[in-house]
Amino acid sequence: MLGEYELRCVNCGRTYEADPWTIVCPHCGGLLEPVFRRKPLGVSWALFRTRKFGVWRYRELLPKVRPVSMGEGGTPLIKVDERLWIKFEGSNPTGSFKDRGMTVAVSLAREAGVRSVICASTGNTSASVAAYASRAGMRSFVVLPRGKVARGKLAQAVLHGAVIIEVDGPFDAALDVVMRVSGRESGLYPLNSINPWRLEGQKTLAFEVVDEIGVPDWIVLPVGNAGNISAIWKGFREMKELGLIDRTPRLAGVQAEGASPIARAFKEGLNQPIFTDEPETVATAIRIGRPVNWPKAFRALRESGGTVEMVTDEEILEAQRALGRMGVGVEPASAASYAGYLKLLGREISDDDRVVLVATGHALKDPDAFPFPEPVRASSVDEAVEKIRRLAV
Ligand code: AN7
Repeated sequence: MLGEYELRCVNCGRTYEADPWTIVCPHCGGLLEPVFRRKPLGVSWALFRTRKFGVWRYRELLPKVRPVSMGEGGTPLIKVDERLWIKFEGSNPTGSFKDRGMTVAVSLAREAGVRSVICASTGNTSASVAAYASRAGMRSFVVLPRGKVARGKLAQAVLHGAVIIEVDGPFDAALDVVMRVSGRESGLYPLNSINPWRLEGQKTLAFEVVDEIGVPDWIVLPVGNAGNISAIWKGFREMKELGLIDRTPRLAGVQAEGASPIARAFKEGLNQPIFTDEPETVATAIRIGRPVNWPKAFRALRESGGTVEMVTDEEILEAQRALGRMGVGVEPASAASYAGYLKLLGREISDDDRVVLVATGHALKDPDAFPFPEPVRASSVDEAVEKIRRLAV
């Protein structure tokens, strides 16, 4: 099923036959990366454009499987001005970019005969896992940090029938649970971003951006477990290797100040993160202290000439409001993209750079993130009409 690929360890360099159940390097425990055994032939923008916009448009560059699909990807690239765009991942079937990866990993799992899947999650992964598992006729188990998952995301996990396990502690503790309990023995297939096939799907965001506007100068995105930044860089790297583009953008990761293991390390010039066991931020999606994909992310930053910025919760909420006033509704973690962009503009990012901000998740995911002002109240139709007339002058 995966014959066109092999898995290469990013730590020790050993290669393995691609198997859905080989999640980390059997030799050193390092992260694995799917690489094509042979250069995929016949790929071109013209071929891609014969198909509808979305993840599977680029199927020559994905595992050859029968897709478990709900129309993921193909999200709007909203133009803000002549040089700024927002890739609105809130338009995915479950409202976040996770669906790009889930369609690929769940398709593989189905072909491998998997009956139950599991993930740890700050919320969006659990919503996506629950939905795609149900679609594929599988059971799902989601392990969540107790009290720290936004209401919309929890509602989705419930709606799609996941078994919900809450642990005391941050996301990182929930991921420890998954790493211990998943595997061939238990039959529980892990769907966190440590699963390389998830990232294989997520790389298509890079393809879509280029498909629409060519290669931008910067891609700015929030960083939590550091899967997405790794996936998007893989997408650009592959396009370059295949001659589909002749240059690559720089990547700017953004972390919340209270959960910034990579940003802090980057500022100090270290080549590994400064882990924290007590991450804290209003952007609960990226409330992660020990990002597992850090080796891939550091490579993406190094190879792309990128950077990592840190923003405060106040800056995140201000950016969320600003986007809201432009008609773009994103959850706090996604607003970190815009907050980080505003900080980098005039420094690393120059005025005439073309920039794409990745808005990773929909505003409806987390309706408790912002205060609701007192509404104008009226006890009758007449009073409502009267009050509106006065407000409208
Ligand atoms: C909206 O759902 O980790 O750096 O468990 O939901 O690839 O982890 C979510 C992450 C950014 C960070 N924006 O992406 C989870 C989870 C939103 C997110 C991120 C997440 P990664």
